[in-house]
Amino acid sequence: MNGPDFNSADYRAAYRRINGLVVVGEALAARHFRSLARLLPEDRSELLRLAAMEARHAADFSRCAKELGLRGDTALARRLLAPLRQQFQRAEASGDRMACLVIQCLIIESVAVAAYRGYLPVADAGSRGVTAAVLQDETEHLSYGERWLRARFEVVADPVLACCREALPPALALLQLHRTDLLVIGMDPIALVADIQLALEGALSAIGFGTGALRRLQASLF
Ligand code: PL3
Ligand code: FE2
Ligand code: FE2
Repeated sequence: MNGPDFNSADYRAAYRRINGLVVVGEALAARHFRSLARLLPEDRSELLRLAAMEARHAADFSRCAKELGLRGDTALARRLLAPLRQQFQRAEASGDRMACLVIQCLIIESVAVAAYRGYLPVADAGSRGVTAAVLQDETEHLSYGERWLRARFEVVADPVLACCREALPPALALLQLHRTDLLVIGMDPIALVADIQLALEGALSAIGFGTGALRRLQASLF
């Protein structure tokens, strides 16, 4: 298989933008889990542990860039991630624990799982080990959200779907903006969106949604 040319100027420019997105996304995830620890005091120590994992992910991916002699473009990433961040902050301000969980543990983690899964086969040798380890952690984050929501399925079913409808479009728009960068680093943006959909549907069905609800959501989003 023909991999990307890690030394080309195009690869390095695309990598800087994608790495910035990943590092800022991980730092945001750390803040979100710290907020969740405040909102769900009964799970405080577990959520603080997940927050610490996210902070480590941010540091690990910055190190990957550094080893290639690069620095992620974090200014651009912060601008692009602002809508998701604001949506989380609005939910937090109104004490809406369910929406906070859906935004971080379902939407953001589904994107992370699909993105790292797709990146693994095209990663440079230095990033591959880090990505494989992080990917395992992200499935744990997804399953924390699944467990919490499944235990309250009757109450949260409708708001969960409404929240997905609101939070998924900005996440997908982000990837759309980076579609050329994704292609340059060797990823297929269309396959990535399909895999995000798969990850999210897996989570929603683990929470208790039937195929009818999933098909309706899919029809309205993808
Ligand atoms: C959750 O723990 C963190 C969420 C991070 C969001 C990442 C967005 C990824 C965009 C697509 C990049 C795929 C390539 C990965 C390269 C390291
Ligand atoms: Fe992470
Ligand atoms: Fe995570």
